[in-house]
Amino acid sequence: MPANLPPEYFNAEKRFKQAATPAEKIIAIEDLIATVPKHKGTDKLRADLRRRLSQLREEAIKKSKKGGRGDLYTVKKEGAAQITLVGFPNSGKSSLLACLTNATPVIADYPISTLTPLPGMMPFEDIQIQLVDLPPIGNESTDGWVSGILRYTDALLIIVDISEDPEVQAELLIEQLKRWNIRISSNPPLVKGGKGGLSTPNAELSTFIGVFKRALLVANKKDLPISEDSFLRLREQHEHICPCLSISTRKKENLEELKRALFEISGIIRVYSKPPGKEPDLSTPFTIPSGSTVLDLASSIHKDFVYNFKYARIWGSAKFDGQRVEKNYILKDRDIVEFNI
Ligand SMILES: Nc1nc2c(ncn2[C@@H]2O[C@H](COP(=O)(O)OP(=O)(O)OP(=O)(O)O)[C@@H](O)[C@H]2O)c(=O)[nH]1
Ligand SMILES: [Mg+2]
Repeated sequence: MPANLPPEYFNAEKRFKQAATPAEKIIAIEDLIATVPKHKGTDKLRADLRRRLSQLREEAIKKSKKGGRGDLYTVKKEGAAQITLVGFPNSGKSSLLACLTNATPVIADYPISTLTPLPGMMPFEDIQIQLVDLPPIGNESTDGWVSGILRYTDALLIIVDISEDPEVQAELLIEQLKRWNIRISSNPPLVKGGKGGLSTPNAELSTFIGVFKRALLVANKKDLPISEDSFLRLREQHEHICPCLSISTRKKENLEELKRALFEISGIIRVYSKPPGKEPDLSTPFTIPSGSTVLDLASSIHKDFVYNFKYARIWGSAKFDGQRVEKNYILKDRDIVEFNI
């Protein structure tokens, strides 16, 4: 039987031949597999490609063991914050990454179609937030390094399929995160010099060694026929630890709300600097952890600012424009700060 391969196959094959790093090769071969139609005529081709994929993955694992942390199972942070997608197979993680970023993940109706991490940049107003798509939770061969990525990311986007017991999915995901010592908190402790802290928010948890992460719980596929109150029940159960939103990647519903909600859980704020007597520079914001003070901002710009700092004036969150504030003043998103030294 002829294979009858579609044009996308040949495009993906070209990308595979051009791929330089093991990670690129793996991603390209995943793309290639997704383009092959499933019928008798392609059985051999699909089996060959799968074999090649598993060889590449083994080689990559060996290489990463030899040289410490390899480039395959870590994701270099880029942009203002990194938010990682967490969910069971087929919940729509890759579809969401494709909707919100320039990345081109494999999207498929068979489970575990994503096998390696794939980042993409999501523009939000004047900043970029990095989203990372991962294989699903509960997949034995990837859970080890997946949990490693989740520990170091800035925040989590937990995604459930609203048409399939969303409450159970959310509970199981949160339970699994707990087993990895990752707890969801709407207000994780601020750790200077790094986000997503290791310290504990109260005495009751003082024996807990792990990390606290902000999260957003997203119920996807709201375009499917579902009972009216399923999202309300989900939200009622979880809104005390994280905001909840229902979306459809297929119908592109609630995606603008989702982008704002992602910014809000990213744990960062944007501030703009203004030289005394001049107009503020609104083109490039400084992005700093929420809860940062004027002094934190000064030290992230230049150490001389800290030594010579006299006072700052604030436009935005202050009671009135240009209000003079001390160094321990807590900044808010979109504040304009004028340093006086
Ligand atoms: N009806 C509907 N289907 C969706 C929606 N989003 C994704 N899908 C479908 O759900 C299936 C799985 O989508 P993926 O984006 O590959 O899911 P995933 O979570 O990345 O899956 P894994 O990588 O296997 O974990 C595909 O057939 C998608 O077309 C949606 O909003 N509505
Ligand atoms: Mg996927």
